[in-house]
Order: sequence, then C-alpha cells, then structure tokens
Amino acid sequence: MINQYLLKEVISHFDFVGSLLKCEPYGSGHINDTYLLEYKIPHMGVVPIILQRMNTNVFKKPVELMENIMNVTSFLREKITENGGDPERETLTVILNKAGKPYYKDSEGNYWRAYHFITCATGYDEVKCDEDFYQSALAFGKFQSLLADYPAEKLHETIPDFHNTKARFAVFKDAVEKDVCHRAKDVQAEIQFVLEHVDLAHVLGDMQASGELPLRVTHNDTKLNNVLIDDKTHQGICVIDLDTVMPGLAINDFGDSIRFGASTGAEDEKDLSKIECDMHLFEVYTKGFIKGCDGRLTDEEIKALPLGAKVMTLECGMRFLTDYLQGDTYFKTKYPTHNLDRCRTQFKLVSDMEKKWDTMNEIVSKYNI
Ligand code: ADP
Ligand code: GN1
Ligand code: MG
Repeated sequence: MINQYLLKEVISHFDFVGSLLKCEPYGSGHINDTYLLEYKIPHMGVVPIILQRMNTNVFKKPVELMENIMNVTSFLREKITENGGDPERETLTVILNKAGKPYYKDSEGNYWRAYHFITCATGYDEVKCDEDFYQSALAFGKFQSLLADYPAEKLHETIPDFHNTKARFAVFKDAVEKDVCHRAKDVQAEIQFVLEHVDLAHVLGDMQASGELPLRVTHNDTKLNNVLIDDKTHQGICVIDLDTVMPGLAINDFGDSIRFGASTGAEDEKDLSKIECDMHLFEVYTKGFIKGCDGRLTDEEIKALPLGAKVMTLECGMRFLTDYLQGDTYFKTKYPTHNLDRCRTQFKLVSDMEKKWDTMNEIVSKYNI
C-alpha cells in the first residue's frame, strides 16, 4: 500500500484543477497500481482522473515506455479524427505534469502518470453478454488496423521477448531447476504439462522466422478489461493499457483475448470443472476480430488464429507457473497459491482447445472470406 504522504507529493506535481474529493485504488489489473481521483470544480461538477504508479519491476524503462505511449496515442488521435471519431473517448489522453513531462518520478524513485478518465464506459472482468465480447474483438482488431502504418522502428521494446514463447520456456525451465521456493515438488503435474507441450513453445517463433507470419504493431495484452465499452451505446470505444504496444504477432493479440474471454470461468477459478473454451464465444470473437482488422490479415494469419489461442494460453499458464516457482514476484497475488490456480485454468483451457481443435479451425475458415 502506498502511503498518503507519497500520494500527496505525487498529486502536488500535477496541475489537477479543483478540490480533491476522493483518491482510491481502482480496477483489477495485475501490473500497475491504479487510483481514481475525483476533483470538484465549482460550476462544472466532478472531474475524475486516473493516476497510475507504473510497475518498474515489470517495465524497467518507464521513460521509454511513456515515449511509446505519447507517440502511439498522438498517432491514434490523428487517425480517429480523420475517421470522424472522438479522440477524447477513443484513445487515452496523458496529462502532463507541472514540468511538462508525461510522468513524475517521486522522491522514492517511483514513476507515476495520469490519464483523463474515460467516463460512462466499463472494462469488464468477465464476458457478461456476447455483444460486449464482439465489441471488444472489433476494438482490438480496429486498434491493429489503425496502427498498421505506424512506424514500428519508432517503438521501444518495453519488455524484451514479451511474447517470445521459446524464451519464456527457457525462463520456466530455469525456474524449475533453481526452485528457489521449494515449490516444484508440489507442482509436478503442471511442470510435466509444460514439458509435454514444448513444441507449442517453438512453433510461432519458427513461423515468424520463415516469414509465414508478419511482424506488426500489436497491443500484446488484449484482455477483455483492457478495452472500455460504452455504457450507453455498448460499443467498444477505447483500447487501454498501452504499456506493451510493440511489434508482435496479430494472432497473439487474438489468442490472448480468447484465453481470457472465451473461458467459461474466471482466470483464477479453483473448480476446474467450470473451465472450458466456449466455442460460441470463440466464434463471436473470431467474427469481430477479423472484421475489425479490416482486410489487413493475410490468409496464413487467419488460418493460424486457433494456434495463436493455444500458444498464448499455454504461454500465460507457463508464466503464472514460473512466477509461482519464483515466489510470486511478477503478478499481483491475493493469496499464496493464486498464481498456481491461474496456471491450472490456463492448462485446462489448452487441453480443452486440443479436444475442440477441429471445431476451432472450422469456425475460423467460415470467416476467412
Ligand atoms: P494494469 O496494467 O494494471 O492492468 P490498466 O492500465 O489496465 O493497468 O488500468 C487498470 C484499470 O483501470 C483498467 O482495467 C480500467 O478499468 C481502469 N482504467 C485505466 N485507464 C483508464 C482511463 N483512462 N479511463 C477509465 N478507466 C481506466
Ligand atoms: C497482465 O496488466 P494486465 O493485468 O492487463 C500481464 C499480461 C497477462 C495478464 C494475465 C505487462 O495483464 O501479459 O496476460 O496479466 N501484463 C503484463 O491476466 O505482463
Ligand atoms: Mg490492464
């Protein structure tokens, strides 16, 4: 928990207008510390602001990261304006600090940033109806097509090898060997599951190297709650959490959404009998994502979408297991076996996708027109 004095110091370095009514933790992200601030401005009402302490354990170069976000959001703002959209609601707006910088480094060395709060919109932690999931698919697909001409060489790699599953596998094996918390003996079945799926850890890297899958500017963290859905129109309006926008594979953006949103249970559900990959939701998302990408995906990419889903799910489970073995230093956890529970749901999903593999491919081919 961050102390109040530090929060006061941070807030005093921004030019927020009005009197502060509220400052409280917000959202359910696993990485940054997010606060909702509310300011009362006479004759204008209450203005909400998002204040975030960036996780510098995860993002080692916060200044470069903010440079990415400033560049990407100003590019998106222009595109959205050209297309007749509302850039205030359809992309993030960074609030500069009093010194004109997009971040503030506090006296303890933490990096903070502030965004305009996008009102009357929600980032859902679970799929409540098909239409919301479809809208999130459209939004993530559109995000990719809007950034299709973005000069990728301008982007810093905010986390090296973020979705390099082969490199993730090597880190996992090292965590098993070192076993710093003596937890490996309790998770032999999960370790075995990863070892049996080593081929999956290599396949996308090989397809990229052979030119079968092109590198694009992608979001790389396409969880359902990273897109805000308008409370009134129910349209997916704004893709948020831009920390991981980097060159990547389109099928990974697709896959990360599937592992989270097409699951019939929460990411940390303990009762694995509740976890399946729902083929109806898979179809809903496939239809929306292909439409949102607006003809940018190649035939090979569309055909490889089910593979993206399987690999991203395996990778995420492997990352949770690695973090569990390393002592829960990366993802925020609420109890000691939280990462283990998360890893188990992912592996259950991979097994379920294996059973439904033919159906997944048939669904994708229906929309490959
Ligand atoms: P994390 O990397 O920890 O997931 P996010 O940037 O996704 O952090 O923010 C956490 C949550 O805060 C989001 O899921 C969303 O609910 C909310 N949020 C973030 N930015 C905004 C914004 N500009 N307007 C409204 N809500 C936001
Ligand atoms: C993290 O930041 P958040 O909660 O949207 C993680 C993703 C994982 C996800 C698992 C930067 O996403 O890669 O898939 O948790 N983000 C980072 O829930 O590691
Ligand atoms: Mg998030």
